[in-house]
Amino acid sequence: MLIDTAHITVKAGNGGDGRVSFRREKFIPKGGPDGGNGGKGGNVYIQGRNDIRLLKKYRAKTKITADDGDNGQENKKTGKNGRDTTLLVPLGTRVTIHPYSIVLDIIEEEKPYRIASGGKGGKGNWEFRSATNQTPREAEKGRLGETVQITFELRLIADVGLMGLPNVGKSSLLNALTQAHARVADYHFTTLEPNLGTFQKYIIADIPGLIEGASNGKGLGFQFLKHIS
Ligand SMILES: Nc1nc2c(ncn2[C@@H]2O[C@H](COP(=O)(O)OP(=O)(O)OP(=O)(O)O)[C@@H](O)[C@H]2O)c(=O)[nH]1
Ligand SMILES: [Mg+2]
Repeated sequence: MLIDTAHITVKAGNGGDGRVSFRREKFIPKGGPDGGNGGKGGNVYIQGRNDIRLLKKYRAKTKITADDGDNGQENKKTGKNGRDTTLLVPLGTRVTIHPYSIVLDIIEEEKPYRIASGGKGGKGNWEFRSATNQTPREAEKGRLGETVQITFELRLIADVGLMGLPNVGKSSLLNALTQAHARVADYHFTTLEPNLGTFQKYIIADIPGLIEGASNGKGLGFQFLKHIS
């Protein structure tokens, strides 16, 4: 069994600030309030895809952020909402969301799960007008987007494991057979984390080079062995 994990911090977008402004037109010297509301921050979703290579890109990234909403504008115009971000993960990925300890198993492609909500936009001064205050100079700040820590964990049974001494061409072989695009270089321990690919319907795992004494921590030792159970 191969275990592939990634840890990232995910932050949804902040809401845009409400605007304070007043109508200014040639023949209307004292226009009323017209500051628009801030746009909503983008949400972050997780969605499954039938592609086991997808977890790889989250190892290098430690933080992913959705777009903030734009600030409100004059003329009662609401700021643009921040764009949502969708994280694609391989089917079979277990997602743990901290600090809530929510565990999701992503088993189908269709449904995106929202894991962090964007902040609400702040109200512009137009919204604060009232009979007793026709020139409100206040507006609301946008709310912060939610931040969560997530762990992705994919456990899969590979059909083939490429095991061997370092620098013998394991990753090259994987690349020749699959679309994995694993890093290849002429030195030992180029591969530090497993690379996965599919050849026809078989899952092939290319794993870091193994040297004698790995079980005692030699070479990549436990770092290598943690991926196997
Ligand atoms: N001559 C020759 N060189 C090869 C062959 N296959 C791979 N190489 C070269 O061998 C070097 C190591 O290849 P990798 O595929 O990175 O080897 P690896 O076993 O994945 O290495 P680690 O990840 O470091 O354990 C690279 O410079 C490759 O270009 C081959 O069939 N013949
Ligand atoms: Mg390699």
